Amino acid sequence: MATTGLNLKEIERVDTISKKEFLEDFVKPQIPVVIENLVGEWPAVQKWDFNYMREKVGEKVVPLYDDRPVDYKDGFNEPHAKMKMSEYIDLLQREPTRYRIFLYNVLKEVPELQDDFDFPDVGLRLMKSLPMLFFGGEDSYTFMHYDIDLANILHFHFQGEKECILYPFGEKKHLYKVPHSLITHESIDFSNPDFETWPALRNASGYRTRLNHCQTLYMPEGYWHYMRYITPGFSMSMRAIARNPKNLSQALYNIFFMRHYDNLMRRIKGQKWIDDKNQKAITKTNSRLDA
Ligand SMILES: O=C(O)CCC(=O)C(=O)O
Ligand SMILES: [Fe+2]
Repeated sequence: MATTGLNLKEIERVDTISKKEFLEDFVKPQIPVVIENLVGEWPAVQKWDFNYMREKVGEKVVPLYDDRPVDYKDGFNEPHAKMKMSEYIDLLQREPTRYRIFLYNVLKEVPELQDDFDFPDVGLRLMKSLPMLFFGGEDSYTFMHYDIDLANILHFHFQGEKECILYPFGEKKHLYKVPHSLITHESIDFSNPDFETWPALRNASGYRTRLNHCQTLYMPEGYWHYMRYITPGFSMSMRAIARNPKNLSQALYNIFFMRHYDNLMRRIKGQKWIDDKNQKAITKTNSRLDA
């Protein structure tokens, strides 16, 4: 993978982990880790693949996202298309597609899938109603972003292989973060960054790994993440509320103020609001470079 030039450490890997080790070594210091066998004997290990999902979820109509830049006419996180799940899985298996499913609430839609997994007891208070599913076609990717609630996340991957690039929240000063949003500048290609255009990226320190079937990534609070599907696949995220008071207040600000303010400004100022924010991302980050 051409992530050359970015300052990325390989994420540590363990086979399994005790609650105590997980809390002491990773949650407390807020360091990511891949747990290769956290899923243990879950029925999902044998069952979860595209054919099974087509059988269980095929009739549902699902919201799809591609990688088009944010447009002022769209609401915050508004889907770009809709399709029956069976048709979407056919598409994933047939050809590369940019269409992704992002934040699909599985349990609400298909409660029986709950029989296929557990909530692992690793010392995180996981929110039981909120495991979310993500699907992507070959070479599709999610913009570098952090999650609105700055949660602690367990990210389980299925079927395929996925490249993950992570940065601690505080690295945002080097990442061309777009104001009033959860993303970095959309023109950055984190798989092959152009340092002429984005010189500050050289100063950012992050992590990388590749996830395969049933491996679990722990993402600490507010971590930036960029994920590229090397082969078609899908993932499930479980989340636990941020413990650090600073992160928690950022989460409340994002949820109750930032996204509504951003929506309002899109309606009032239109595309100029988006263009100005993107320009600010560049000038602000580069001004630190010269300082
Ligand atoms: O893998 C994806 O498509 C995105 C995953 C993600 O953003 C998350 O788990 O928060
Ligand atoms: Fe995310």
